[in-house]
Amino acid sequence: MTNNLEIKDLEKIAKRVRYKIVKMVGLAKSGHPGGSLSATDIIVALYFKIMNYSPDDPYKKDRDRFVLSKGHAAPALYAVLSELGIIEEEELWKLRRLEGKLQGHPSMDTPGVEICTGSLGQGFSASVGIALGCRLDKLNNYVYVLLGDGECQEGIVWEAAMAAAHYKLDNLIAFIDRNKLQIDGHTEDVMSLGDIKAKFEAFGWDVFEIDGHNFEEIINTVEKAKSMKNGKPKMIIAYTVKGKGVSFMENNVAFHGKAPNEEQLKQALEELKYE
Ligand SMILES: Cc1ncc(C[n+]2csc(CCOP(=O)(O)OP(=O)(O)O)c2C)c(N)n1
Repeated sequence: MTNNLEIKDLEKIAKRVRYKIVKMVGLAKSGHPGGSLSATDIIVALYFKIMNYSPDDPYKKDRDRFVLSKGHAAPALYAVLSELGIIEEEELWKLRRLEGKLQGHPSMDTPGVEICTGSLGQGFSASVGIALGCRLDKLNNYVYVLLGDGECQEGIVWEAAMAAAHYKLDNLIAFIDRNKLQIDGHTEDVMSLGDIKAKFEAFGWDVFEIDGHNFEEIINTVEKAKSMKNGKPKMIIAYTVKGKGVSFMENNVAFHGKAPNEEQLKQALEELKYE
């Protein structure tokens, strides 16, 4: 989106997005707050500063695409799409309900969602296909995809990584939300990722490491990645905090896939209050 938003504006949007995530998961009494809150700043930076994407014409052929491969973080995507006016805010409060439209994981019948995700690894693989398709159509655009670090334990991720390098997809820019936690513990205890940077480099990717809560770093690193037209796909390892923004959810694996209870919801919304 071409605009004059400054970092402080992006921070304000991110705060509203976090408020909406916690409120929608709290009202639904189910969902994934931890990984939605860690991914928030990356998704906000993409839609509000980085991507060539017009909310007035969200299916324009040459738009940049965003794929939420870690589909369980759907609340973050929905909250951003509501900030853009693509999803009505009222829909957020009906998340995961029969009378609502928003599924627990992103579905293509939701406006703005590029591809169904939720089965870990699938979105990354689909984004390779989308990037190839865009290139065949001679579109001058980029495909952005966000993976979880636990997600990188899926075999399909490495097939996709190999294919992206093989097809020289330098129009593909991926992020790993490196919050170091997964559904049931620390990634290094469950299934060590080891030197994930070296692994992607060995697969033929250019790899960057950033603070995933620092807008300036997110934006500048994507700019740098875009300037490297060398036939290599780009991976940005973004170090983040699971549950970022809510004191009792930060680095707390219990809030991977659990909603806050009534009292916790009240406290969380108080912490995320915005003017
Ligand atoms: C193929 C597949 N296996 C298992 C799951 C269940 N599951 C949902 S989220 C998750 C953990 C993902 O961890 P990570 O990618 O680190 O996500 P984050 O911590 O960023 O939320 C698992 C195992 C799934 N969605 N898909």
